[in-house]
Amino acid sequence: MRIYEKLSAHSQEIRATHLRKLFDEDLDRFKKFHAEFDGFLLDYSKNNITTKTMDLLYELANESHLKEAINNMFSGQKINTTENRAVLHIALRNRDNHPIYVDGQDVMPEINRVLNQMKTFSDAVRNGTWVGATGKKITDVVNIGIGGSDLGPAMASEALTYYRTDNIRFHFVSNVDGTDITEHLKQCQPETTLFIISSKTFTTQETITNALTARQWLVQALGQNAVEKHFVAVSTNTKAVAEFGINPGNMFVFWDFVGGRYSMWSAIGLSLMIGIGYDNFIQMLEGAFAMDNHFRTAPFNQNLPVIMGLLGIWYTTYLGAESYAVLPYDQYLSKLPLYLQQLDMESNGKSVKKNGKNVDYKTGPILFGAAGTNGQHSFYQLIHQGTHIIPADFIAPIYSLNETGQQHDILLANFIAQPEALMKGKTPDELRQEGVTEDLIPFKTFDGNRPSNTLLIEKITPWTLGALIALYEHKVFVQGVIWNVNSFDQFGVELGKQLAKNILPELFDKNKKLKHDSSTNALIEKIRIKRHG
Ligand code: G6Q
Repeated sequence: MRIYEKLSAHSQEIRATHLRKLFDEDLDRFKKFHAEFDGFLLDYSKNNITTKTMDLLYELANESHLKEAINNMFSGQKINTTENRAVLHIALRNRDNHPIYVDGQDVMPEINRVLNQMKTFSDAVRNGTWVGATGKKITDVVNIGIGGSDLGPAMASEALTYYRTDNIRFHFVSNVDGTDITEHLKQCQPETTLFIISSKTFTTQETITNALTARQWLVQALGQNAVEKHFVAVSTNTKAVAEFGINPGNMFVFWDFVGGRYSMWSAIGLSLMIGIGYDNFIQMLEGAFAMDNHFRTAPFNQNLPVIMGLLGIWYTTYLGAESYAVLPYDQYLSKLPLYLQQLDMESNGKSVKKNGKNVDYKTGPILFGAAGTNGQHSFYQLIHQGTHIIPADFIAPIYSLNETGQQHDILLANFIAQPEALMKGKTPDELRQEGVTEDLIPFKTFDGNRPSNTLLIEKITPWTLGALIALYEHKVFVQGVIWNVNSFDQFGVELGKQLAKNILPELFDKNKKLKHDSSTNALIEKIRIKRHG
């Protein structure tokens, strides 16, 4: 029997087995199903698995040549086959600086050069030696970028607020909705504001439009010559940066082997480095590097990204789960679900295999989440009693950075109680013992048997954040390898960039003949009459 058939057959046995029973029958279940890495504890015992399940999943990983795929990524092979690119976000945090070659060239000297350039610049902004056109220190840094050029620094900047300088405020403008930039500019003064225009291609409509608005705002107040002191760019496109009017000396480059959603470790993290300082930024890279080494070398049955990746495959492909929740019990991680939504859904939201044929199985799940306990007061209802299986990752630090009153113990009590309740449920008998009347028993019954991972970390630090994000990056990688999809292209996103460009001129020109379907035509017509007569 092939491994897929073995897993399918086994999934029938597991569907018929309640997690509560598995715990009752095996008092050592936690011992068998947990893994540790440098202060991280992954408890995966509350999943619908047995030892046989995990053995079969490891067999699946081996048959999918996972080990070889990991080595290919780390050694700079062009594993992004549709774009013929290497995938080397891992080189950005290659802290022992061993050479990594792409087309026969070691990428490390260039990576280190930009890192030093970032250090010099961020130090100068932080200590006030970099001043605006009128000689004043920078008080506001505005990152203008979208998608991968926004979500990483925005998430990490929020996550590491505790480590950020108090002297500078940080803003992230992404949406092309004018409200976004307008509301941020209201909080800034031209003389003391620094704009970081972050765009890998430097052609993204949203970013360039917002950057033009920012430039106009600045030039109106301080004149054209001020641009040099108030605008820097992060991009792979030197020509377009120069055309925009940003001094190439104020440009921080990265490379096509860094995918947008994997770019927070590169100069895309410049705003973050200004916030937390060079040393903390390096700590974040160190944490990611430690996770990279763990991923590359730990046996699969102790390897956190491999275990989490395989469990996701198990639910999506074999147990019919459509979605997946990430539930961080730490306010600083409130943007993590948003960040992971892009990482996971843009990477594995694919239905074509690497050989160009359609898949005949389910791939990447729908990811959502919110910081605990807020989610408990909204969508958890559906996780507990709805008709979907929603595997969830519960994440929390043992120590809070803000140990005020009883809050953190209460937070942790919730963090522990939820997975337990999801696993166990509540039976009609238990309800009767509590005195619940018969008419309410169906409504108050919880089936339980709902799976979750619990990920416990010591504390939110730059190091642990780096390791945590790298863990999820590699989890997504494992799944891409097994589903046999290219996790590193994003033609769906690029389609979006094209479509709007075609419609834009039609919104202005009432004589332009519309050739869309009747719905699209009617909408364009309505809007153009209202807005442009
Ligand atoms: C990321 C995606 C996408 C990208 C944005 C911004 O992996 O490709 O989110 O980051 O579309 O692109 P630019 O950085 O080129 O502006």
